[in-house]
Amino acid sequence: MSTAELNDFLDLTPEVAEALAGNRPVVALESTIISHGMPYPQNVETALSVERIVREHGAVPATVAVIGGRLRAGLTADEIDHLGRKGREVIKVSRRDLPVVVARGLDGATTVASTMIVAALAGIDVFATGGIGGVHRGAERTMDISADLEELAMTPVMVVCAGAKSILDLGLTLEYLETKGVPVLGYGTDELPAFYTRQSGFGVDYRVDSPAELARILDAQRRLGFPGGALVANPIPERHSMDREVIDEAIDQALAECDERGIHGKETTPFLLARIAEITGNDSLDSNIQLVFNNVALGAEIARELCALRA
Ligand code: PSU
Ligand code: MN
Repeated sequence: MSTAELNDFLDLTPEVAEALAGNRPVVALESTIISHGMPYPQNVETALSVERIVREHGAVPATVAVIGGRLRAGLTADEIDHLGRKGREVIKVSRRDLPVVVARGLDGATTVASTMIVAALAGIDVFATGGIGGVHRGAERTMDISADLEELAMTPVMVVCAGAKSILDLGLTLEYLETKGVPVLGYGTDELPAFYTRQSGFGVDYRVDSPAELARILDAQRRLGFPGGALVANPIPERHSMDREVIDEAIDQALAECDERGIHGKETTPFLLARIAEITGNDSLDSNIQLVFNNVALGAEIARELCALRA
């Protein structure tokens, strides 16, 4: 019911629509990472490279955003450039923002949560990005828990990420996902990666060593009739990983400034991301870009395996 109505607001590019209709692999990509996650022009360069890498791995990229109030799966290079140039002027759109942005005919950059919504509406099973939102440190006081976690609980999309940044409470994030019935799958690892580093000290639910098995898990979840998604945690390649102490120090400093300045709500994550990038300079940005490349390549492989399974 609500799906059909929301679909009235959805536009797929012909390439994405044809791939989906022909059981060919498609990978959804988010746009908050473009407008709020990285500085210009690296954000645009990264988004375009990401699309190329998805293609090189045999899948069609579907970058998701809201453009002029339309939910879009698949953007033009000009639209990606626009979202990157405008940066934080573009509204960061999570689930609760979607109806307003659609009704007002505005542009919006979609978070993990809203990208999952659009992917599911479009019939895209796999979505790859950098990091997800989660339970923030101090959430017992602020109640700051990302809507991304609720979306993983209810929307049937497999999300490939590099774990979560330790701006979050990783232990509480895992507890929350367990409660919500979201499988956390470590790709080639028993440990939840911490975005910039391969290890966090927290275990994942299952280690999975092949894209084919990830596709079988996704397929089983669908055929069981479960409503939610799954999280694949793909560690940053060793050669691009950062020194734990350097990054932890930057994160602590950014968190302290966030607290001092009384930043809250949807501004918290973009503020922390921007400050960490400023404090650590190009090192963290390079790592961030490389881990996204690594994740979208895996996403394309999972999408291909899923299509093979369904052929
Ligand atoms: N974490 C990152 N990079 C990001 C984000 C989170 O390392 O770009 C973005 C994603 O779009 C994610 C959103 O869905 O921030 C979460 O925001 P919030 O914590 O306000 O839910
Ligand atoms: Mn929040």
